[in-house]
Amino acid sequence: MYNRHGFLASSSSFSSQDLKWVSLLLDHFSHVQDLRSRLEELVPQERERLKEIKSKYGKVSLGDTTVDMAIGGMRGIKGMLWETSLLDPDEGIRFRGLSIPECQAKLPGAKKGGEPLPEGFLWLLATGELPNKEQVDAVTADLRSRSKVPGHVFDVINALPKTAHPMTQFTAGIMALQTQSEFAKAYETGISKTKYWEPTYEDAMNLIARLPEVAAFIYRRVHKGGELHGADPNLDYAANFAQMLGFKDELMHELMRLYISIHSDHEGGNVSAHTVHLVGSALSDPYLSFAAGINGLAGPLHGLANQEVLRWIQEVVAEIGSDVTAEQLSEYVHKTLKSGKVVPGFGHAVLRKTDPRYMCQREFALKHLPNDPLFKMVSKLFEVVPPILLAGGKVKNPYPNVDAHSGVLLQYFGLREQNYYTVLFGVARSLGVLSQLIWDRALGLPIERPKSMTFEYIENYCKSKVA
Ligand code: AMX
Repeated sequence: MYNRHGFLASSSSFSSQDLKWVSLLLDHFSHVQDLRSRLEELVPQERERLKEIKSKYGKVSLGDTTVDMAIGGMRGIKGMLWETSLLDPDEGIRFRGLSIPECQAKLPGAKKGGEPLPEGFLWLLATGELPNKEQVDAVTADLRSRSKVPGHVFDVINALPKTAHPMTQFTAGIMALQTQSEFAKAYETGISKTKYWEPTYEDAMNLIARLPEVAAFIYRRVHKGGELHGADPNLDYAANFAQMLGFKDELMHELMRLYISIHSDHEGGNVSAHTVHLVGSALSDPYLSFAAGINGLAGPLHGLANQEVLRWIQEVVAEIGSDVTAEQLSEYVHKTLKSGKVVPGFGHAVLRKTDPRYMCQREFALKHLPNDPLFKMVSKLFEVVPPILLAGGKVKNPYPNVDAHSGVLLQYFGLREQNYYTVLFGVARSLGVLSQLIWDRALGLPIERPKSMTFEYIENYCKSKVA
């Protein structure tokens, strides 16, 4: 059961008496408003917890690994610790034990509007606790104070042709920010392992704070002739990002809060999250690790799918119109599949039901843009595509994922340049993967090194087993 200190409540290694005691102790600390100070309190507790898990359960098997799993993208292999979120195939994502509707109900929102602030998600992801309004405001102020981007970052981006994909420009910008790494500096001058998490925290927070300006610069450069919109120090993280992109509509600010929050984390096995974790395990600093993850997010089977979805929907509209019957749409879907392409925005490696991130975007659309023709098209696809994919017999999850909906919302508010969408996803993803990276270093997780095999090894091993 989740409580305000869900990471403790979910631990079976604590007796109820222990829990009561630790909960009381934590309540004593609840006045702490600064995220770093709160983490300082939590790090020793979580280190103890890891020690206990290793000594009590270190030799417990988590299941078999089959040849299918090894050559099938490691599906289902339980091989990584990831604290910030957990994905249930049927229920979808839970951030530190909380579902998306629970987060929407419990995390503080903006003055106007009901969506939770991403800063609250950041506190939740990093600490496992629900923040109060003061703590969320403190994160907003902290991020604002860290947000200055050094000039050479823009020079690096400007050295690329404007036609370079926005994700290429984004990665280049993140790599240019790496000159600021506190972790790299501390490692070079010599730092104890027990303190790795501290410069990691500083890098993570600086990076999260600076990504919106880098991302907005790329958008304005590529799509708006380079005319920039300055930051507004009175706005929260997401609204200010929207403002720098050039959007003043408060409803767009609200959408950006929702967008960043729901894209922030999706447990550890997805390509971008796993890459950040893997590269970080070599003690590459958070900038290097995050840039690597962003390159993974740029793949069409992962984050780039949100760009592909809108492009595909626009092709549908251009070819058969927006006022179409289910039969016409079904014919088009079959045509896409026959040409050997995937239907973007549908399917998932882990989920087996409709993605709750899709559903909450659908609810947003039903509330704010129910008559938008592209939203109607997305709704029709929701009905038409799953039975077709199911009938094909090989797709494990025929239902829509997060990317099936995001583009349609963004285009409604005027952000129509699809090739930019994955950059937004990248900004959002920083909250989860960098929170986890802080814990990777705080817990002293080792360098990753799973075992690989050759065909010959697999054949010989299997022959010896069945002989
Ligand atoms: N359209 C057509 N075929 C699909 C499909 C789709 N939407 N989803 C899966 N398939 C196919 C696979 O390509 C695979 O075919 P193959 O056996 O010929 O290689 C087969 O069905 C079995 O795949 P699976 O086990 O169901 O999925 P997976 O774990 O291998 O892949 C995913 C998952 C998301 C890559 C896949 O569903 C897909 O390509 N979807 C479309 C792209 C997309 O929306 N990606 C975004 C995912 C969310 C995210 O990361 N942002």
